Amino acid sequence: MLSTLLQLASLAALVHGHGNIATPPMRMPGDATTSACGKSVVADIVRDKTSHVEGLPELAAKDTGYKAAQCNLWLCRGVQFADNKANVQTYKPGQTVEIKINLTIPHVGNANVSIIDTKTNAIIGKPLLNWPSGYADEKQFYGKTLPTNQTDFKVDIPTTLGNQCATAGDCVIQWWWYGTGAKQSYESCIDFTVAEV
Ligand SMILES: *[C@@H]1O[C@H](CO)[C@@H](O)[C@H](O)[C@H]1NC(C)=O
Ligand SMILES: *[C@@H]1O[C@H](CO)[C@@H](O)[C@H](O)[C@H]1NC(C)=O
Ligand SMILES: *[C@@H]1O[C@H](CO)[C@@H](O)[C@H](O)[C@H]1NC(C)=O
Ligand SMILES: [Cu+2]
Repeated sequence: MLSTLLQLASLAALVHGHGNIATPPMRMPGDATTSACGKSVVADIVRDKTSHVEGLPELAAKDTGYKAAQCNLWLCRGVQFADNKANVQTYKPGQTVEIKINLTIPHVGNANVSIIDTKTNAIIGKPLLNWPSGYADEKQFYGKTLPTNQTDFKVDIPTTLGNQCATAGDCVIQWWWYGTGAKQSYESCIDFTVAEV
């Protein structure tokens, strides 16, 4: 009985999904992420790109060669820019960009979509979109009444960035969501540039 439960639990862990950016293409790991974060973190993300960050620091710490500061699991779940050079989006100041989220398992909480300075892991300005509460509500999700604009929305690229995000890798658009009951964080990143016109 117990072993059946444990098997079910580990199976559930394997198929457990939550959410990721479906489009534009999100950062996915490759050799640079393996080098910074280790094989276990990369395997976890490849197995389930929707899964949460919690648990990854402990997992990574078991790998020799884990470079915590370089990996930076709380930014883009550790996935490194060098692995996503082929997917850098080029935006213009003021451009409206549609983003679609693959939300597979809900956990009500807060979420935002923000431009992050990757050197400091800090939001530049204000979030482009912000849900202070009520994001990914289980009742709405399973009742099929989740507002469409939680998973398919538009953001306006600010006109005030100057050349702060002109170089690929310096900034990302990060979708992050925290399920308050589940205590789980989800992060996906879009690489982009925007230059002064
Ligand atoms: C959505 O998430 C599931 C895993 O939960 C994954 O298999 C699927 O590829 C994802 N779809 C997109 C478009 O990212
Ligand atoms: C999202 O849609 C809901 C209705 O489904 C609306 O009440 C809300 O204002 C919309 N939010 C945004 C940010 O557009
Ligand atoms: C954006 O969401 C993340 C995850 O919940 C949270 O840690 C961060 O404080 C939020 N930022 C703002 C400005 O609301
Ligand atoms: Cu969960």
